[in-house]
Amino acid sequence: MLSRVTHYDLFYWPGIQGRGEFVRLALEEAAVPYVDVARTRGGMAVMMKLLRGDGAGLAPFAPPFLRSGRLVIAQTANILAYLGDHHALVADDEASRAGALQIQLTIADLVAEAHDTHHPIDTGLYYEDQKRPAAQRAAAFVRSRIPKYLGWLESTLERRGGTWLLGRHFSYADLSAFQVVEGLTYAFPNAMSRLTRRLPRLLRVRDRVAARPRIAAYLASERRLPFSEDDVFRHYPALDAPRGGGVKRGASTWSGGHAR
Ligand SMILES: N[C@@H](CCC(=O)N[C@@H](CS)C(=O)NCC(=O)O)C(=O)O
Repeated sequence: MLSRVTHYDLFYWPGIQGRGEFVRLALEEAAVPYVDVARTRGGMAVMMKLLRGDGAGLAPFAPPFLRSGRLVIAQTANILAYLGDHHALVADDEASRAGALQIQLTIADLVAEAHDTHHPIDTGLYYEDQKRPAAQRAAAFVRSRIPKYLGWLESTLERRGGTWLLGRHFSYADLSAFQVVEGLTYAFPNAMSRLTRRLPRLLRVRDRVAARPRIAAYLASERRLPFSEDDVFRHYPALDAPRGGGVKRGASTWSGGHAR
């Protein structure tokens, strides 16, 4: 159902891309005006008020969330499914809509695991307070989880035989694939460079998304903040060994096996 909505308020922590970036990319691609409220003067207070449950309807558990009139929608994948339906960011058939959401939820799982590499024990502590478990967690993430998740996206592209994750039709899932590949490349450049040859289709999607005119304009704008070590994708050299942390042939979970 296409929307008559002409404006959204996006709520997300200021100063970082975070999970809000998945929503920003969709809003930018849809070319629908939005305000990144917490980046505006007084905006944080408005966001905190909604988080406390002072708005109409359900209080969000955490940012990002989106407001359209009186409607407040939280959970990144849920927001994207909503924007997909209302702004033609997914084909209008049941299989495409369910497929895009399935991919988005899988990417959300991957983002959560990426976060846990630098915060494996306690999100309330600094990375510096949990460096040793972080190194152990990151080694497993690099060895088996990145290859399994990105391998799944690659084989999805291969099976659909098309330009995009859902085949011929572009969707918000492609935007999110772009973002997760960019984030992982920032955080784990060594690990990602070892995988490059195994992800030709996914990297082409990354490049195609970056070249879409509205996305290219967004990426060149001041609205696109740089990655940083306050964000969900963080580059700590200790978590991204130059060699030895790659996927062992024959012991990989690459082709859909389960991680131990
Ligand atoms: N599953 C949620 C996760 C939301 C989330 O973890 N947001 C982070 C920032 S990226 C946050 O503010 N978390 C606060 C908390 O978990 O207490 C989503 O995908 O939107």
